[in-house]
Amino acid sequence: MGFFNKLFGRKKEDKVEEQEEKLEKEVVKEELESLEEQKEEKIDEEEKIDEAVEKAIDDEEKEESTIDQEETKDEVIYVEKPKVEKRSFFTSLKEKLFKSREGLFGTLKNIFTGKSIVDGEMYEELEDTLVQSDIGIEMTLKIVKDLKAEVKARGVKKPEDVYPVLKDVLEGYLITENTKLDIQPGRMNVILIVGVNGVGKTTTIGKIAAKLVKDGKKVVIGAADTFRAAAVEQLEEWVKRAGAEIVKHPEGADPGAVVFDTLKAGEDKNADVVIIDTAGRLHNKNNLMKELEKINNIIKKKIGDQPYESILVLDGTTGQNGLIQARVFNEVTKLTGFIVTKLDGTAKGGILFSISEELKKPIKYIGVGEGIEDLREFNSKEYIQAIFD
Ligand SMILES: Nc1nc2c(ncn2[C@@H]2O[C@H](COP(=O)(O)OP(=O)(O)O)[C@@H](O)[C@H]2O)c(=O)[nH]1
Ligand SMILES: [Mg+2]
Repeated sequence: MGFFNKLFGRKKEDKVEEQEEKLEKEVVKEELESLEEQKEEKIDEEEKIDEAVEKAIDDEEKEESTIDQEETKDEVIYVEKPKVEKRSFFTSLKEKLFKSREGLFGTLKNIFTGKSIVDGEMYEELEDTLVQSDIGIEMTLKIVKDLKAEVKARGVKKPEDVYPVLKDVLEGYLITENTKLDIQPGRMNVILIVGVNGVGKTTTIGKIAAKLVKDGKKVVIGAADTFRAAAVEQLEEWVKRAGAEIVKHPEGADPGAVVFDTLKAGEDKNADVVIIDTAGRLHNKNNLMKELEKINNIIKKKIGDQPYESILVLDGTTGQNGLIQARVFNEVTKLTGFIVTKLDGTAKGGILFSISEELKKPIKYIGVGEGIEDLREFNSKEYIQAIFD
């Protein structure tokens, strides 16, 4: 009896395997076809990216109005979910990121549930979802390719078991080295903060300063965004709240001069950390390059070979545009890492994976709200757990 059962079972297994092979062949054919299409789309996308680079840096006025819109959009969302938004200090990362969990990452889970086999259709659905969530075609193709390889390597057969593999694949893109700010005792540590207008530079500087002061550090902040008087006032407000000190010049002053004076003040006052706030409204790539080159030269002249942080702040709600900003800034200045803000107010968050995978630089902090304590050290494991579980 047992022998027949085994024989029968084996035959059945062989048949299933045969069917699976056939299915796989069909899937591969379909994929090749869809890859061809995607290649064409990618070329289109690259052209679009070029256009967007211009737009991202050029269009000041538009940028401003987008920020207004974003703020209103956020406000509306706050009204809908006041309970989670307003809980502050002890709110878990999971709660802070609930929109990411409910948005993109929640949708991902649905792709793998209620299906009986791992097939091309499932992967296609995943591709669609990723592209729609602003992950970009390039990154989407990479994720799906890496996922398929990993699924195969692990011998995963059930769709619901693919989800944890996807989690690992995504976690694999996040950089785990140097995720903390490089702040050493016995020297003046310098942190240069760059990024386009409205991403949250000034707010983030306030939050970082507060953390450092709380740790007993003396912090001096340079208001090198001299474009608007309001920008300096906003920074001043944060500096006061954080218990740090500010170096400022009048509106329209040379940002380089502010940087110079800030470093000098930092030295005179024996500061542990000097943070430089910069302007995001630079008219084009050339202008941006010149301005940052000048600032970098002033810093290097002051601290010599000592390394310093050069952090790009990105708005987590911007999707692909954030990746473009990362590319441009990385070209014009030597970045040491990223801070991604507004992850409380987005259903996306895919930008973290794209920038990490492409630029291979660590995310140092994430911004999860407008409050002084709403800045979290970035830990890839904790982040993945917060958005997936
Ligand atoms: N919800 C949310 N809003 C943020 C976060 N970080 C910054 N903001 C808001 O984004 C807007 C622009 O910030 P700001 O610091 O002025 O940007 P900057 O132009 O880059 O200096 C402000 O309204 C901030 O309160 C964050 O992590 N979450
Ligand atoms: Mg600012």
